[in-house]
Amino acid sequence: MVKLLSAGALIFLFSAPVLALEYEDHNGMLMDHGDGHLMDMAGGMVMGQNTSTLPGGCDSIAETKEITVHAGHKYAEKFPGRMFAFDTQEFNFKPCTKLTVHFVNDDHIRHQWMMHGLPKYLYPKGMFHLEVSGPAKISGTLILPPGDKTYLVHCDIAQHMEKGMKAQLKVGKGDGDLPSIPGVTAYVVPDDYKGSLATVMADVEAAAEAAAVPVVVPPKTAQAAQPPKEDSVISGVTVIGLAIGLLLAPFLAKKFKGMSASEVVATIFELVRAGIELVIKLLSALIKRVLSNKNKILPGN
Ligand SMILES: [Cu+2]
Repeated sequence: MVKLLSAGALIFLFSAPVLALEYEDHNGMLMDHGDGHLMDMAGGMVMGQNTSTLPGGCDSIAETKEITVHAGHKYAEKFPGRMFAFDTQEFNFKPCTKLTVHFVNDDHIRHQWMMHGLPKYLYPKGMFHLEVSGPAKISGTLILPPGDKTYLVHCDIAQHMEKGMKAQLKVGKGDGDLPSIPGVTAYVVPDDYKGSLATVMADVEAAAEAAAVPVVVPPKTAQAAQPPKEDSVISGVTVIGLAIGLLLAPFLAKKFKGMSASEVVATIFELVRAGIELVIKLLSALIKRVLSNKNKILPGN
């Protein structure tokens, strides 16, 4: 088995350089759905496409620009603690630029290049948005508004922005910087690398020891310390049993009214079965809880 696995690994290693990443090009497959919304059956999407309508305040197109932006895990490697990134974190264009973005997704998952804050009379929901499952390419065009403004560009797939896929696009001089742009501005929530794995584990062990104080009793004294055997006829368990019986009696009497003996026995079995099921359910829920809590132990400091 090990031999088989290592042979497989070798074949994979040697074939890796031959298997260059193949990008699916979505630009020939897109269908125009109107209002600048283009989609294809393979999951490519362009929203807010605008190739000809000048935004209010633009007398003409100032410049025509084309950029290629890559998105992927590998671009986050230079940013400690980040998981995804674009290959460029900051863009700058003149107001009223006609901008074509060629978006290349290098990962085998879905990414977006989504720009926010655009005028809503021209861009639905104020967005220009390219999206594709990679590895793939997709392109779209928009005309940037006039004025100095900083626009947020990000991937809106859950947690991708928080994990680093965030950039800013300044039109003109922009109007400030956005926070948590990898390599550009400070993180709103800075990463904390103070604790090494060794110190974290030591803290966890100390906490676990404090929580479970073991009571070690030598075997001889243990026997001596044991309470004398319950020899009273009415033990505590008997009292509890009687109490439950008394409480249940009226309920059972009602239930069994008008039943034959066999029906009564069947009903009792049914009740016992339901009781056992309930206990098993409660126990499994408890076990699940305990197991899931185990993974949530965090360093105390
Ligand atoms: Cu993404």
